[in-house]
Amino acid sequence: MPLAEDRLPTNKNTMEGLSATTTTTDSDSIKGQSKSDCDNVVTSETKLAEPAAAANDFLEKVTDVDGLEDTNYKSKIVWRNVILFSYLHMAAIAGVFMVITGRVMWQTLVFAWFLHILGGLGITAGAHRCYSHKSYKAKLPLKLLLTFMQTISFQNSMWEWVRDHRVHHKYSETNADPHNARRGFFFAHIGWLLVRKHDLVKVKGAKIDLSDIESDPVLMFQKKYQLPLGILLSFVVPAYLPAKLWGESVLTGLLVAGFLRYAFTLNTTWLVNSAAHMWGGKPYDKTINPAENRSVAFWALGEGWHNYHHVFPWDYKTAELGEYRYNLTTAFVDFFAKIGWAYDLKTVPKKIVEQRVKRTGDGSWAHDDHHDHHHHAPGKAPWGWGDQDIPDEDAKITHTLFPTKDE
Ligand code: ST9
Ligand code: ZN
Ligand code: ZN
Repeated sequence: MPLAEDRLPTNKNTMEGLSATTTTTDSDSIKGQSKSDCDNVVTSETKLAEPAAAANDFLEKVTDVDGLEDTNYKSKIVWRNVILFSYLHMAAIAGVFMVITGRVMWQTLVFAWFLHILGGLGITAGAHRCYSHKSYKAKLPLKLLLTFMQTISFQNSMWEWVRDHRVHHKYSETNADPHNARRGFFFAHIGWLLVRKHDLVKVKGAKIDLSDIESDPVLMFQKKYQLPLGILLSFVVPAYLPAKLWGESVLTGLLVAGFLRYAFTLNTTWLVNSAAHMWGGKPYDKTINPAENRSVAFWALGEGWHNYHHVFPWDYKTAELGEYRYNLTTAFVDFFAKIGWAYDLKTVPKKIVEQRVKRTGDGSWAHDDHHDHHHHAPGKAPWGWGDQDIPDEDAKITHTLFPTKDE
């Protein structure tokens, strides 16, 4: 197992860069910050629009004031989303009613479950472990498969998912975290999709390096067409395919394999942001909220081991142990590594994990009373492999399984 050497320098963006673009509108200047070239160096070559004094004031306010922990924040409700998500959940309940009253063909149920697993793995193995955290690399066929699967899940484009998720790790439990769990279960679960984002999510998110995503033509294609493709794969196909192949009614297909399956995948995903940020042991770092939650791990295909994951986000197992029963995603990645489609799987050796457990764990892993209170300050937490904020000693000793350099 060779030691990892290919950590790319990232996160070179600074607050200076942010204020250098204040001659455009606030959202334009924010967007300009996420552009970086192939060497991961921020270009700052933002196309400047008309100077706007209001935009200057806006940026000065949000960059000068810390505000990360400020709790006096009033959300602005996005009623369109409230209506759409209410409708979705009502349709899902109608789907449950049809299932329990025996109105659904067994083939449709199997198909709905299959779509859930397919879309779910598109999130866990694709959006999460491969693209957000760069914890392993995928060859082109696997990239295509993962992107296809993530499109089925209809959880925004891969690009948007990755941006929100990287900023979630870097500024976890602050106002710059899109689903800041300090704002309660409901906000972390679904509420964050029903209101405008906090300004700090946008300001800090603009500093996150996305050059790897933006230089990937598959992902840029998906970003462009994710809405029509998502509607097609998540609703049109689930409505019509069961009707065509085994004579199910189109409405039943839509309600069960479409809406119910979609709501189910969404809610199991959201549990990681809500439940796994609130309940469970903290054997690796007791100073952070993300916790080890076995039930969430089961339902979220291996993504409930969230205390470990926030401490070592570049580990492709998102857990210390990859027991497949509670980590279907690890089985999926291991399978593709065996056939050569996945490679450079990063994993943290036991020795490092043990050291961390001793330093900051809550004692639920192994008893030791030499804890200190060291943890990553907001903005200093690494989002995954390739981030400068991974401590050097951890990066050096990280193992790479199935290493290949010839993508
Ligand atoms: C969904 C995603 O559900 C779920 C992700 C969950 C993550 C879970 C992670 C846990 C770990 C993995 C576990 C997986 C388990 C899976 C298990 C499966 C079995 N940085 O967006 P707008 C800018 S999706 C920088 O409108 P608003 C943006 O670029 C569900 N900038 O924000 C734009 O600038 P410009 C389906 C950012 O107005 C401007 O801000 N999708 C950032 O505040 C405005 O952007 C939906 O329902 C950032 N992070 O509105 C769609 N963010 O104007 C929901 C934004 O220059 N989204 N910007 O282009 C929306 O409707 C809106 O985004 C909103 C916020 C209302 C939520
Ligand atoms: Zn993560
Ligand atoms: Zn988290």
